[in-house]
Parts: sequence; C-alpha cells; structure tokens
Amino acid sequence: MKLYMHPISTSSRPVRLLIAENNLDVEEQVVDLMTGEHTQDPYAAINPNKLVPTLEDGDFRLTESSAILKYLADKFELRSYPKDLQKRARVNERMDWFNTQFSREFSYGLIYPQLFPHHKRPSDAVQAATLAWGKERAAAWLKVLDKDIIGPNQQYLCGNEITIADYFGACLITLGKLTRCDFSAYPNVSRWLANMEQLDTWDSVNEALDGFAAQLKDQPFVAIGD
Ligand SMILES: N[C@@H](CCC(=O)N[C@@H](CS)C(=O)NCC(=O)O)C(=O)O
Repeated sequence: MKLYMHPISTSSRPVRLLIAENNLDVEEQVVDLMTGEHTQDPYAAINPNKLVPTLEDGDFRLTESSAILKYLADKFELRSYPKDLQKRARVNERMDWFNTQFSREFSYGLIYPQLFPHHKRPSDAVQAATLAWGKERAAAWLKVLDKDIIGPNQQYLCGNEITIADYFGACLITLGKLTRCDFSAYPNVSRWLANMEQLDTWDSVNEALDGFAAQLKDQPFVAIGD
C-alpha cells in the first residue's frame, strides 16, 4: 500500500499520524506541492483533483483523507474506529463536523486565503471581508467544540478513547499554528490538543508543519485569539 502525501498538508498529516501510531505497513511517497508536482502527470492522472493525499492499495485508489482514515482503520481492524453502530456513528459525525462546517470557515475562510495565492481574494476589500467572516464563524464553531463536543469531562472527541476523529480534527485545527492562532480562550480544546500532542509520533509527524510555522513567524496574519 502506498500513500501519496505532503508532510505539511493538513489532509495528509492525520493519515500519516494513524500510520505512524499504529506502525501500519504503508509506504509513503512525497508529492511536492511547492513545485506543483501535484498538478502534473503522473500524479494528476492518479488523483484528478490534483490534491493530496491519495492512497493506493493494489489497483484500488482512494482520495479524501476522511475516507482514507476509515479505510485504513477497517483494513487493519483498529480500535480507533469502533464497530459498534452508535459509537461508529458518533465518530463519523465528528469527522463530518470538522470536514464541513468547521473546515469551511476555519481553513477555507480564514487561513487558506492568507497562505495560498490561489485562495487569495481578488481585492483587499473582499479579502478583508472574507477573513472577518471566516474568523467570526470559526470562533463560533470553536465555542461549540469546546463546550458541547468536548466539554469538561472528556479526554477526546468521542469520549475517553482516542478515535480516528481525533487524528482528523487535531491535524485540521493545528493548521492554525501557521497563522499563530491562539486557542487559550477554549480550555477544553486546548486540553484535548495537549492530549494529542502526547502521542509518541505527534512531533515527528508534525515536524514539517512546525518548520513551516517558524518560516512564517514574522508575517502578519488575522488569527483566532488576536
Ligand atoms: N478534502 C480533501 C482535501 C485535500 C486538500 O485540500 N489537500 C491540499 C493539501 S492539505 C492540497 O493538496 N492542496 C494543493 C493545492 O491546493 O494546490 C481531503 O480531505 O483529502
């Protein structure tokens, strides 16, 4: 099995974390997003979305990080994707929550327009309005995450056992490191992230993200918590 990925990528990191934590037999191949390797063949033929990650299992190809996490967890029968109907439904619910409303406002509304030229809006006024919209709504979702989803008594998103929803959500929210988001106003979110950072392979999987954040340290950003 092979995972096409980029180490900084928000969608690649949760899959890499699952692979690393469980020592799964999956080869990794870097697709260099910085040089546009993903936009050209042979990779563009492998994933016509021209995005990473893509998983290859023999002739079977799978895109979408959330679907890849579920596939790997099922294939290797991992406890982090419970088979019990309602427990599994809860994991799916959390993953959809991150993948749709939270990511729409946090990643696509607030962070990507500041980081990537192809997400930047066509005028300063539209850019400023987009960021203000994204920041306000992302902050509202963070409140829900803090008070209603995690709450004061849970260690993880679905209770006290780690699931693939945690791999997914934690890697998505730590995209905010690049623009220096501060989550201290959300104590349960901060506690949950601290739990995730305790994982044995968290640092090595997130090393490239931290390096990129250091490169951006003097660039001004609109961020959560400022
Ligand atoms: N919904 C997709 C999103 C994939 C995605 O946006 N990948 C980014 C990296 S995090 C990418 O390849 N970006 C390249 C580009 O936008 O040109 C998933 O979850 O796998």
